[in-house]
Amino acid sequence: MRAWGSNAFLLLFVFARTVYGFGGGCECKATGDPHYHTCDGVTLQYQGACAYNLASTCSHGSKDDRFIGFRILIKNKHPINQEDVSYARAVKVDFGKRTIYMDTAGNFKVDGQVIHDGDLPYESKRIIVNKHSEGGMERLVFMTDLGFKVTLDITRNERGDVIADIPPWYKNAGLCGLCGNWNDNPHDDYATKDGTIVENLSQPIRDALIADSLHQHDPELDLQECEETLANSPYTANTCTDDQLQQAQKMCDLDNRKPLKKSFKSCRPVLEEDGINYGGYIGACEYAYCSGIGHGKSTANLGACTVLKSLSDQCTEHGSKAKKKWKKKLKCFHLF
Ligand SMILES: [Ca+2]
Repeated sequence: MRAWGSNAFLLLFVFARTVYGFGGGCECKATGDPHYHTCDGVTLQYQGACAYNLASTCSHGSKDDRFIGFRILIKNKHPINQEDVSYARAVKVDFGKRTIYMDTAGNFKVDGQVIHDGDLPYESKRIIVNKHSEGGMERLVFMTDLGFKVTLDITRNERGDVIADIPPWYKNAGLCGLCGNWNDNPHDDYATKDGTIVENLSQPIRDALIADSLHQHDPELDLQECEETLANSPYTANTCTDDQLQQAQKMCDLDNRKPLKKSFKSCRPVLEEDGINYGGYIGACEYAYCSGIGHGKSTANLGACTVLKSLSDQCTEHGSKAKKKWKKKLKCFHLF
């Protein structure tokens, strides 16, 4: 359906830009392999190959019709034989009641309906999708008349770059996702989904914990394999002394420490059957502990606890429930 002609849309776009002023918006990016650039200027690096919440309103609904609830999901995949990197392959945007899907093969869907190249630019009820090819660049673009825009750059074939332009009135309005909360404070962008600040952990485990918590199962994007890296990365840097390493090993001993062994007893076989590297969480937990120890024992504990919380979330996602006893026994108080 074409509700408007292109010119009418562009005129409205220019009108809205004039009235509301789109200056001061956020340009959030997922580029490269991938690096995430938040609205408050933080860069996160994570190579998981699942669907993630790039940016969304934390809650939906508002009396202000400019403040439309949205969610941008990004689907990453590893290139063939390159498990250590991943690239954006598809983007799905829920904007109000509309759903827009685009991928690096150049496909568009709006509200589930395939949009053929011959129908571009496609305009309908205040949204437009289009392809732009110029100067050797090829981009798929979704935009609304109020300045919200999501671009998937497919110039490098299966190595997509995503840019989300978010209008200024979403600032301080409660944003969630890898783009951060956009409140001019870069420090709280280093937060997991439940709000745990992991800024003081070292980069690989810090960014893995943040992104891992923002994994978003989506039937359209996650149909194929979903490969997490939190439990699969080779965490080699070790900032623990021998004594501290012993503390880390005790804290993270999923195989033998009673509160852990008991709490995850029923979940473990479920995860292993689903191909999750359960044992990998031990290494990730020890690494997280050691990467925080330079800031004191409470930061070290926070790192280990957050990895175990991620494991517990995996249990829930795979249809099993870990018992909660371990949180109290291991003094993971920040998780309550
Ligand atoms: Ca922030």
